[in-house]
Amino acid sequence: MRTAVQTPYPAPPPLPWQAAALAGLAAGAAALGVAELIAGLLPGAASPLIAIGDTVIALQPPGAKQFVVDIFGEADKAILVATVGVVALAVAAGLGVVAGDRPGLARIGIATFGLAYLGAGLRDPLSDALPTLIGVVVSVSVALVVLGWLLALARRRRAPEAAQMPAWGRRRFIGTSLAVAGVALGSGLVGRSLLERGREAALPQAGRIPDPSSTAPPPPAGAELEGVEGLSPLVTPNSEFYRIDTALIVPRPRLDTWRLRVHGLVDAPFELTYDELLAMPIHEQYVTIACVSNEVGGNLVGNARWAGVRLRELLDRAQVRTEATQVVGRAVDRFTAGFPLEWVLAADREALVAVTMNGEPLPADHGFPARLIVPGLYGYVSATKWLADIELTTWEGFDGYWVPLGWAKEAPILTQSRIDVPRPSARVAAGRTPIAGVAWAPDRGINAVEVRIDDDDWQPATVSTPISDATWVQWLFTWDAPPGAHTIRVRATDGLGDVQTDQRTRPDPDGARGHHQIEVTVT
Ligand SMILES: Nc1nc2c(c(=O)[nH]1)N[C@H]1C(S)=C(S)[C@@H](COP(=O)(O)O)O[C@H]1N2
Ligand SMILES: [Mo]
Repeated sequence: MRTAVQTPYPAPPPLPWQAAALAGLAAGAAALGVAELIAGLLPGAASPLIAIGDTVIALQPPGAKQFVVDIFGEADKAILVATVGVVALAVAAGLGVVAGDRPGLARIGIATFGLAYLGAGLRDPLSDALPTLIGVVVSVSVALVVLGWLLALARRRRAPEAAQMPAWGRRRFIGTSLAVAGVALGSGLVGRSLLERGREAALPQAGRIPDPSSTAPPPPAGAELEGVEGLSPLVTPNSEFYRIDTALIVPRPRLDTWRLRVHGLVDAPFELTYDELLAMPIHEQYVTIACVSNEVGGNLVGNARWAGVRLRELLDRAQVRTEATQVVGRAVDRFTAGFPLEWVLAADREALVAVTMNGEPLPADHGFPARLIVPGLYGYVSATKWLADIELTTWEGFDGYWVPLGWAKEAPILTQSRIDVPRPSARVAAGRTPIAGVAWAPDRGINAVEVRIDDDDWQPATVSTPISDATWVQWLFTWDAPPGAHTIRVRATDGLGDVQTDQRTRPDPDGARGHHQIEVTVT
């Protein structure tokens, strides 16, 4: 209601929307920056960007398979977090415009923001309520104060007494807003790096490596094909191992409070500290793990030497009841994966609660302090990282994280083979040329690999000596390459004698099928 002019001065003209939007943007940036800084400084305070990003992931509708595949990778996580930030700032700019003539509504908007941050922070299992509440209160206050202050500054330059120096007032307002946004960005970045480092510092004994009481024997002679440039190494270095998980920030459980709990349909539930876990007999073995979302020819697969406690031993100790048919691994970040109990009771299969990877303590990205490694099953139904809890239940009694989202409940790794050299679309010189790659069918093993050039017959490749049925093999075919454009295909036969199908399927719901095929030009 703007009625008559009661003051001796005319009412200040309404703020241009650009000025109000800039004020809103700067205030939003200040609030976000302060919140990220608090998240870095105050242990247990949730980061708004991470907490809201996690909530977005958690709110995926059932069947949102493709979105789910797409947010897996690390770059995609950064994009998700950045998108949350950009959307938040855009809304903040909008609230600035609203605040120009309806300050009450803008305040409600800011409070809603605060509540969303609080709600997201409270459902983050890695954050604590009180520090998160402090972060919310401080950042909402910062938003209100900075917005009010910048709007007042913008108005002052429009007031009649400032009319003589509009350029000065305008520059001062824009400069102040940009300075606020810049300081906010800086403190946000500081907060983020503190958050990452703070969580790292929470690992007091991160350097400990247990003595494997049964160390994996070295790979047999002939396990690694020598001298083929570009071929995947037999053992994937930790730094090159694929990483797939739903965590926007790597969970870094504190070892002094971390426990592994084994419970559910058991007669003797128990909990172990990290030291107690490491004091149990440690078994070491090579196992190839793979992601169900790996496309044909993709690299979401790797082979590592894992050491840890046999799952069988933990289950024996817990005295599993006969009704139990499913093992569920639950992570500190609430991720869950379930697999048939029967699968891990098989005598020739050793599932581990792994604590090392290639002789090093599990890297944070790969599940420190402990993770499950189950030969033969895709990671999403078995390989719980940052493991907190093993629950025995029935097959019908529980669905792991990805199952309601449309992925298969039972997911053995499909037989696959990949061409590493030559690279797709490569130009190669005519004459003897290596064609090489890897093939896997954990834990049925690989019997044979064959290569097909154009429409010729399938020809056998040389296959490396397998470390075990649970690991991949390398293969090599020496091709006398004639000039021209050629198609190269590969297929494997698993240990049961089943030939890898050429019928292509998408990764969802239970893994990609089909032959890897590349085109090359021989000159
Ligand atoms: N806690 C947790 N564990 C997890 C996941 C996850 O999102 N959270 N992803 C699983 C999936 S889908 C795969 S393929 C493997 C990947 O293990 P890596 O990142 O060590 O390669 O981890 C599994 N364990
Ligand atoms: Mo996966």
